[in-house]
Amino acid sequence: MRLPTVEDIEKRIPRPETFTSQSRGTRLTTRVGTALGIAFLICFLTGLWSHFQYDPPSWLPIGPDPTQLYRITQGTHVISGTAAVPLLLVKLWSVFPRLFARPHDTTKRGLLLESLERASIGALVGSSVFMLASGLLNIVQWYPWDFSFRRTHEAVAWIAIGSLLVHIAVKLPVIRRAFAAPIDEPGDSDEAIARASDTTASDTPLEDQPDSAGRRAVLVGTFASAGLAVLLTAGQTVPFLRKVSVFAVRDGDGPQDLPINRTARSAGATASALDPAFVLEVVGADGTVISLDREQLKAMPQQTHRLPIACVEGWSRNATWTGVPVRDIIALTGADPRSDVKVRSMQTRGAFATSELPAVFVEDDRTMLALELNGQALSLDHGYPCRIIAPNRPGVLQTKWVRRLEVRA
Ligand SMILES: Nc1nc2c(c(=O)[nH]1)N[C@H]1C(S)=C(S)[C@@H](COP(=O)(O)O)O[C@H]1N2
Ligand SMILES: [Mo]
Repeated sequence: MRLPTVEDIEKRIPRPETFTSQSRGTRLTTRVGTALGIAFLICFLTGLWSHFQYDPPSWLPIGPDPTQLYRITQGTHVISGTAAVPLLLVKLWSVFPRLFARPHDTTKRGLLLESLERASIGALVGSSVFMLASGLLNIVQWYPWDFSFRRTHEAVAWIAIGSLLVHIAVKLPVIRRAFAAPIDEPGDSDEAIARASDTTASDTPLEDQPDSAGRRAVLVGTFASAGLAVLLTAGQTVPFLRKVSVFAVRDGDGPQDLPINRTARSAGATASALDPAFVLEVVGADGTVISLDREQLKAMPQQTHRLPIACVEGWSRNATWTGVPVRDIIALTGADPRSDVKVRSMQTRGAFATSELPAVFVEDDRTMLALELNGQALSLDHGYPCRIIAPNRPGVLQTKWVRRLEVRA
């Protein structure tokens, strides 16, 4: 028996022509790819915005208005990411035979260029898959990794958007040609399209090539799947879709008509939150400490506002909150309403036990220490005895089970 030679093995590796589906081709790839590119761009911009809302840079003062802004940008982020999943799968399916293309130009320079192009596509595919997979896991609140979701999701986003721009620039001529031809006309390889524009070519006429009616069906099916994915999940942030979105991770239900992100139990806050001896500590800029129990907080002038919880994970919901403006509470220590305030909770386990309230939020009287939700005392899991609610803030900063407010000197 003779050992297989390199040539034998090479013969066994498929070639692009081995995959004969006529639905594949640049016209399908280009149309799906354009939709995917738009979805990625929306994801990128709204994602960048989310990082700004977490940590406003000094040149971009993000304040309490418009109150629903983060709800809209983050809802859009998760909706466009969801739509991108079927688009990416079909896009990869439509081009994967090219993985098996042998280099055209086997000179050193040709091989180098080819390797560079493949490496850039590798970066694009790898980063795209990572972005959608990590985003999806985040939506279902599963963090099966050790790295910081936020930093990594952002860093890889730059790789994705950078390699996407390079990819579009490289493919622009192909994209132009593919859009010029109707989706369901026969013939679609790059060569076929080139031939169609070259009237002297004497190859097989386009009409004689295998039927390609399936291509439109694939395109329609792809867009329909993307639309369906959106419909089935968008109700977690779009109120009138709530009943339609059976796949929504947070269906909008929960005690007091509001979903719960982390329970008191999982935060290790139950005992302190239910302690009848609870007092809120307020530390002034000069170190003055004031203690207020829940009755004293209730005796202060109350405000009621309709404001959303807008979670980074893509669910959001408006609710009616009643409580005391934070600026009135810190005023008891003599602090200026234009102060930054550090919020500490009773949480003993996990992230988000504390948050920072910048002065632009503190001075707004809708920024409150809420005591009631939808007309009832806060339930334990919504932050009893008191929690922060401020307009236009990411949900993670709406700290529950507050025990201490510290005015920044
Ligand atoms: N102390 C504390 N507060 C917290 C959290 C937390 O983990 N710990 N989760 C936040 C997140 S991520 C969200 S979206 C909101 C959700 O509020 P809800 O559970 O009352 O709906 O609470 C925020 N407040
Ligand atoms: Mo959240």
